[in-house]
Amino acid sequence: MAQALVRFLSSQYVERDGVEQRFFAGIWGIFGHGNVAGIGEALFESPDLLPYHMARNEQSMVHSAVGHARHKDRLQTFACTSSIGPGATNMLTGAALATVNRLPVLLLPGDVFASRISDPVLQQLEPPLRGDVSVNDAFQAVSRYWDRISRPEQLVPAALAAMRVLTSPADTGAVTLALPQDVQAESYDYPDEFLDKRVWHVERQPPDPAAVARAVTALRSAKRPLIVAGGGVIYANASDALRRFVEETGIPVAETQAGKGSLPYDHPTSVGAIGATGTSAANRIAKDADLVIGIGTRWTDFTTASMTVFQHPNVRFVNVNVAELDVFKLGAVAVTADARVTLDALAGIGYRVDPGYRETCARLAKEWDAEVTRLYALGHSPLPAQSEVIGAVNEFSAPTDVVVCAAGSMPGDLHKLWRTRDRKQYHVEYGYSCMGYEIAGALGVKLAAPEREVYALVGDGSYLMLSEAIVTSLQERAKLVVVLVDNHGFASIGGLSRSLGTDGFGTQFRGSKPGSLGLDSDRDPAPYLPVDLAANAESLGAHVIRARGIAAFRDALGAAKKVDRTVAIHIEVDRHAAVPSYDSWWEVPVAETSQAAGVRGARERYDKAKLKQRRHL
Ligand SMILES: Cc1ncc(C[n+]2csc(CCOP(=O)(O)OP(=O)(O)O)c2C)c(N)n1
Ligand SMILES: [Mg+2]
Repeated sequence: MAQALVRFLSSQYVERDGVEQRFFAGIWGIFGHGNVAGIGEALFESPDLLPYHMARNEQSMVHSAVGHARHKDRLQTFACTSSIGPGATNMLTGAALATVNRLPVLLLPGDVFASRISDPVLQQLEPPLRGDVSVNDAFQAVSRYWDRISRPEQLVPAALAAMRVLTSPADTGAVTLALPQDVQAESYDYPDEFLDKRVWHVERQPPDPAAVARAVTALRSAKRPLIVAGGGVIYANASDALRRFVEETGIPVAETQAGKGSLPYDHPTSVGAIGATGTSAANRIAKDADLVIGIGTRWTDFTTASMTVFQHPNVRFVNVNVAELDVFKLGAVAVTADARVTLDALAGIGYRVDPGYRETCARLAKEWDAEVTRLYALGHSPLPAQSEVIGAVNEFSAPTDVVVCAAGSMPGDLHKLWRTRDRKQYHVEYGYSCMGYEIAGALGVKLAAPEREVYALVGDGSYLMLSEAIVTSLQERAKLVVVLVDNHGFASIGGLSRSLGTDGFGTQFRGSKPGSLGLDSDRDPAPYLPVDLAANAESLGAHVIRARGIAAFRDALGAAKKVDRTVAIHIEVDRHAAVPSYDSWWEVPVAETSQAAGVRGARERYDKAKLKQRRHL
């Protein structure tokens, strides 16, 4: 069965816009019992069918597959094979990340014996009251399609269903086929047609003309329209169509995390990031917008600033989205369709915003750009601010280079400050915001685009969670530039905690004495722990540069460019020199009763902020 599966996967192709390519670039894996003799044997026997890539952590390998898929606009990904038990459940976080972000990945966890004769096999979970459950059932909650192949012939419908979901722009995400280890090794006479080359055509769903007419009617009565560009604009490769539409109409464009790069940052209609991590320009325009056109966005709380960013009393929404799950959100006029085709269908409608509105948007964008320039060159001392590190990477990198990040204080800062010049330059995973994605995800990007320099911006907390992909990057000869931004702890959560009256409790890597509270304040005088993350990266095989200060950091970027294997640049920053938020809020509930005066104050601010929340029904 495993031999047929490998052959099937190697024969799957996708086509969009006349371009055909293999859907699986290869297969990531870590062997153990549950895949070493089944899929492992099939890959060993036919190594050319599906290139095998050895990982060191199953969560990481899923991140790499997903990073690759995102860079390829979801038209190519990897399969991931694991052993049973912990090897399998290590993939759960990656599966959730893929599904939340709507990115395709095929997971093939090994499973316990279908025959059950030697139960319980090593690593088998035995629920006392059910016989048909294994740890792989946990994938059901985080997969878009899930199946278990208990008989070899079941592979035929399951593999076809898996491909249908993986290649569907509306339904894609993690797909899990759990593979009992005995069934993998069984023989079966599969029909030839099952193993033949198969092309999955990724269609561009056109909009219903009546839906377009409803959207145009809504737009015609709008005085202050705003477009919110989400990941769907990038995946549909709709940037040119968007640019044409806004050049014709003058409608300003704000971007979500996944949609950042939809337009170059200096396009005359671009107002930058929106929402909780938005720019002053986008958030002020959003506040008074009377019509908001969401294109390819799933409207997370970060995008809506927890439902406070749109304050016009009669604000209405139009959503353009391939996914029905998203298209009806916020009571919108729904256009269920591909972003590019819809934007083309909207061309030539003769709508233009007032010159006054256009000028206001341009002025706000200019003011914002001056703020970015200020934050790029703060000259903070003795330690630099993180915004200066971001500025240095932005100014040094080429437009086609890629910046990868996922969690901590950097995604928000990048959303606000990164000047994106290419639609595939900005790769911040903020659907799941998973610490540890950065280096592994960057590896996937590098395999998708070897010609691009890939910068993984990683906080010390994220680095400590998952950094072994440095070793895998050496094996893959995939050079990464890892920028390790060290602020001795979970600075983002520390800042959040301080703003909520809990003093940064449990967020600092301090404590020479047991029981240190890890407070992010002067009340905790314990020194930082004696940890040398640069030495750690060096021991994993990276070329390491220790940069002290921004000038040295800029030099390090230049030096890193000349090295042909993974480089880690270690830079310490001031954790308190944070980028502020601009006209925005993010809902984090505060205790209604507390003995701490700081918490009671935070609760008052919380109650006040909540008054601004809207329902948009
Ligand atoms: C796997 C995971 N666990 C916990 C969190 C919650 N969380 C978000 S940011 C953060 C701290 C990140 O620390 P670091 O990488 O050093 O970045 P910094 O906040 O210092 O910028 C935590 C714990 C998360 N996003 N992902
Ligand atoms: Mg940190």
